[in-house]
Amino acid sequence: MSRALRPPSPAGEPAPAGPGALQPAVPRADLPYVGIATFARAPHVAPDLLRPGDAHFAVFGVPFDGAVGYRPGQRLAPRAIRDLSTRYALPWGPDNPGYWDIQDGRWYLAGCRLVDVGDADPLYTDLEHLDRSVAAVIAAVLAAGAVPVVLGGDHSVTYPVLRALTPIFESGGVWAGRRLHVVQIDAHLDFTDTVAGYARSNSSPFRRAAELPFVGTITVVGVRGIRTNPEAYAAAVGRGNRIVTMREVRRSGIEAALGHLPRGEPLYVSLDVDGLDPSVAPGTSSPEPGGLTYEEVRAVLQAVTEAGPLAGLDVVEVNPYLDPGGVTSLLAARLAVEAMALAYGTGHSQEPEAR
Ligand SMILES: [Mn+2]
Repeated sequence: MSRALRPPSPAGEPAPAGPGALQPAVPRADLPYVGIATFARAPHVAPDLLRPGDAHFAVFGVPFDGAVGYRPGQRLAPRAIRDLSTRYALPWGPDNPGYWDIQDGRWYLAGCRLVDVGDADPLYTDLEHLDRSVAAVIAAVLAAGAVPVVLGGDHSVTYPVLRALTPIFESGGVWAGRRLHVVQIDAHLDFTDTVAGYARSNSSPFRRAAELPFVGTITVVGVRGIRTNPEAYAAAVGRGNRIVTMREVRRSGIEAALGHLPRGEPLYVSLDVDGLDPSVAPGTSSPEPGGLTYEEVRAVLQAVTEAGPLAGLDVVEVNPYLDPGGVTSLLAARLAVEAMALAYGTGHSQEPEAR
């Protein structure tokens, strides 16, 4: 006799016995290619359902590429990164054993709770709508005491994300009166005031961020693009931004270049994948030769998370259309996981609490 599936029994009733009954579930293996791809298989929680203590970190996507001046496609990055991120799945929750890193000989992320709160809601090129949407997600993440981890999008999304952190630096916020120090990994300065009068291109996010009253030092690592706008350079230097070119990285190394970072102050990392060398991160719109290695970017993440608490992280400018084999999306996923691991492991990270 063939076995037909029956509809589920009404709540409270025991499962029907006998021929045709649903079999007890077998333990799932959930290999990386199976199922619905949330970031690293974190539980998906709608932002308005997040509660204080639910998560140490909350991943969300900002699938927007309306500010790119060259080859678009970054709007598809959150999906591409989530897809590849299942390689780094963990049972996020109190019983999470974390992962054991053979190179460091230690465990990371044990007990860490991560949620995926889905995406902000871009509406074509409507920036007001985008900004409101990003602010709403960030507000929910901060109210739950979680650290936002953003998957761009082109680099312009960093500005609405940073601006949405304003409440925690205002009176009543956990970091009231403190300053947020930004570390940008990037081939380009992204400090152009306007492009033909337009202030929100992906060349301008840090010029806009510098206008936020709580933003302190801005450090950019990996700069090497030729055709840097001299006015942008002068404005960045004039503001006291620390510009670490690739030649300086090669000469002095990452640790020396980041020795100036303040200790114990909140830090934000904005990781533009074009800061990496195109040989390891080809899937991006404006690659530049001579970039950072994976190990150097990890060293930046280590230096930052040792210096102070991580206030937020974004990984931007992945372009899946230009990404053979998904290597850039996979690297973006891995670096986001490792950034969380390093931040969680430093002791700066505490139990989530309402902000
Ligand atoms: Mn950039």
